[in-house]
Amino acid sequence: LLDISWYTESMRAGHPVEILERHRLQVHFQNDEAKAVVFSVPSYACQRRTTLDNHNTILTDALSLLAEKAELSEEDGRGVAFRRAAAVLKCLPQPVTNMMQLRGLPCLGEHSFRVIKDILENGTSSEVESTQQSERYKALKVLTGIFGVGAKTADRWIRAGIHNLRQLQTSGQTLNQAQRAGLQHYDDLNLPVTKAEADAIGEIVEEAVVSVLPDAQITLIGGFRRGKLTGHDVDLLITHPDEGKEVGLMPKVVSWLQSKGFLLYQKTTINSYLESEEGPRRPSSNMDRFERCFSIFKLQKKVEAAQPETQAENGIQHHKSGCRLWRAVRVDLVVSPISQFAFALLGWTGSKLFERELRRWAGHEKAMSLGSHALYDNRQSRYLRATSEEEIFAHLGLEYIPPSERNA
Ligand code: DCT
Ligand code: MG
Repeated sequence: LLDISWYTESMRAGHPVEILERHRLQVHFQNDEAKAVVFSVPSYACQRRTTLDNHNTILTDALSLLAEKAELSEEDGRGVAFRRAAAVLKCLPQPVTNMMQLRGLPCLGEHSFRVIKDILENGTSSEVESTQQSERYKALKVLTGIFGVGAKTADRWIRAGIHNLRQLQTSGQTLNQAQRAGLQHYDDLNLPVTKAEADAIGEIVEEAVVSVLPDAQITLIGGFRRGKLTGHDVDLLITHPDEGKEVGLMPKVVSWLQSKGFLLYQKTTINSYLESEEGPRRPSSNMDRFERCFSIFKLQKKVEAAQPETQAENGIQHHKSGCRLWRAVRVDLVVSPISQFAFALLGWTGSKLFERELRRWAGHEKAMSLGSHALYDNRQSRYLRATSEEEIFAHLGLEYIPPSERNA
């Protein structure tokens, strides 16, 4: 800010420098404000294009952490509010530098404003810092990092004095089968899954599916379909062009995978959604009504040709170097009848917030109920058919947003 010629000129004119400097700072500030873009975006995330190119990661990471803290404390309303605020910042075309730029934006509540202001002024948010240091938050993160453990269970354990894995293992708490598998493969399952690993798993599942039902189709969904390079799991959607052919497919696929030693854990649920039996009712928005398999895969790591041969110890393959030759990966398989495929594809591509906002838009703005099985028009009292995601967006009166722009 120091501009010597300006100072000397002021001195010559006889103005007290201090006052002039204050004035100069003010002018600077006003100019900055005038230059700064005031952002404006539509209020539903499903009306916006959100790519992975986030210009405000410092702000969105902070808000996402507070959302996570709220979700782990079962304060879902507060969690959604922080998720919405973060999503608004994710779609801005450039970094926020000034609070005034935010004045026209939707979904930014008083609390989010406070966090953003703190970061813009001090470089960090004191609330985020104290959360990260809090023993309760750290314990919730470690315990819910176990596959099969949710916020409720983690809270119960913390109240019993359990804060880490060692304490859990010696506590005598009974774990269900999923949690035992989760604990056993804890490190692997908390390691990001790469796109290459997702593709490798996709190929294995494709081999399984095609060997039990030749014309079945398989699609990579979830974050990887939105273009993410890593994820916490691999989500795959399976269907068959002839309605009904997909019935009973999952147990056969699971048996095939099991017989080849690909599954470390699996739990299959059957499809309980039948439109004929549901009648004109709000379709379920939850995900557990498809024929679905929650699993943990044993994925062979890619071995360089030049590396030494392997040896087996306790049934686990190791390099001679002692390095394990496989890793555990969470895989979700979903089977959908072709008539529901477009809804399943849209519902399982995410992001979670984008899905939530689609359903909110459908309900509040269009008097429709959207689920991952169907779309129901409450005014016309009928289901609206769709064979593509584009048709569903059109039914909802929304501009089509491709998967790579659903990263809200
Ligand atoms: N989904 C949803 N609501 C939920 C859970 C899931 O709408 N409560 C949908 C959206 C994403 C998809 O299912 C897969 O879920 P995740 O694997 O949890 O999400 P992801 O975006 O694939 O995240 P990650 O990349 O970490 O796997
Ligand atoms: Mg996923």
